[in-house]
Amino acid sequence: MAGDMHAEIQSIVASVRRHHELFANALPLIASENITSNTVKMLLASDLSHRYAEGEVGRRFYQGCRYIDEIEEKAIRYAKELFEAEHVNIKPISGVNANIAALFALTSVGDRIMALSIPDGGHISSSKYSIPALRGLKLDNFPFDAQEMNIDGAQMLRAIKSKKPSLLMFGGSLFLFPHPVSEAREVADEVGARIVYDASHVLGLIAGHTFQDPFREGAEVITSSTHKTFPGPQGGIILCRANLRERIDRAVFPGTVSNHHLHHIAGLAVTLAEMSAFGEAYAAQIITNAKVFAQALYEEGFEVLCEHKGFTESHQIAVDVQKQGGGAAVAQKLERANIIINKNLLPSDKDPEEPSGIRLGVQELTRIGMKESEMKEIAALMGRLILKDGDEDQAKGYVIDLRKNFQDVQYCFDGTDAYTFPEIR
Ligand code: DSN
Repeated sequence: MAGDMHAEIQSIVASVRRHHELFANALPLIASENITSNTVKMLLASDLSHRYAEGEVGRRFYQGCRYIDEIEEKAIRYAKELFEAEHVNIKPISGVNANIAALFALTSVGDRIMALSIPDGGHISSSKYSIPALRGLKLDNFPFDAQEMNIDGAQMLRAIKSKKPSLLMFGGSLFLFPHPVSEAREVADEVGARIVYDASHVLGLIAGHTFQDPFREGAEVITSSTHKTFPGPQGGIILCRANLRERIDRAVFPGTVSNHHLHHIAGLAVTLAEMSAFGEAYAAQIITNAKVFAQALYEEGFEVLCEHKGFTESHQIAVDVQKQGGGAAVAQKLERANIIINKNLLPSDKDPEEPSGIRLGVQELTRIGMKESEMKEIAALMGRLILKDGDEDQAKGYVIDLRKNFQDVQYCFDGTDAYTFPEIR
């Protein structure tokens, strides 16, 4: 029996090794992922992952926290500085956890909120299937302009005035252009609505000052995950104005988190330091790469959305691939060539099982050092494969070859061989 179980364990480890090999030889283009530096990976495997530290820095419910206090104090301080935030809570263990805490802190049962629908790019956590249902909220969707791939500002103002929501939730999962936060502020004040901004996808761009600045535009709370354009360990964070500190903190602990994940806190502190040093250069290259990639895909013949406005202002590109068989078929074909992307609903889609689009994110390829010329090469490769029905094995060989020179993480202090399986003996 013990022998069988040992073999099972070996096979789990072997699967993880194969996963590492796949990602060392692939083009990861999922817009919600990234890769951490080696220091962060080391800290994620540290003893911190075994410990409890409920409570606050210097006021814990457990002994043994003296070094955890040092780490957490730094993470909080770095986050406040980087985002110029009045208050920071780094305990949420995911972006959804951050959204749950924020919505429970700022709404009461029966309140009305406004958020993006899923086909328009909204995240599932602010859809009718998720937190609004758990909290008993009435949900209206922002009016959306599919041509502009953004919230329709004028219609939004009318909708806020007539629906009188108590909270506006900006941000989303398909997020090409800055949302009209400043436009909403005055009318939000008139109807008494709070503004929350889910920055999960664009947190690294905000840190690097290449996207919008939600606090300066009128948001009172920013919720986020910490592992998309912000290249930290998987986790969550809430930034807020000082007057909301107590409500947010209580909704996080003890509201929705008992022990926060201390290995994540150490990794987050390191990533915040990396982004202080390299964030502006990293975010600028992400935007350049996204625009060049989108233009090159468009020139290949892909129906890239929003050509009339430069395709994108974020790390993301949206492509309508209905004519090529739809998002699922295209994503699967690309995967067979080691190009990892996801199918994505577009605003006109009705069937969640049959998305007509794909979403591409360049933040991880940028993090491993790819620049404009690689973006053009990848667009040409995708054109051969998808538009000219090219050979999948040949394309895979090309991807493996291209990746040979891009195995290190950039924009950090130590990123050598970042996709190698980490041995601990
Ligand atoms: N659903 C994820 C995304 O890919 O955008 C975020 O949670």
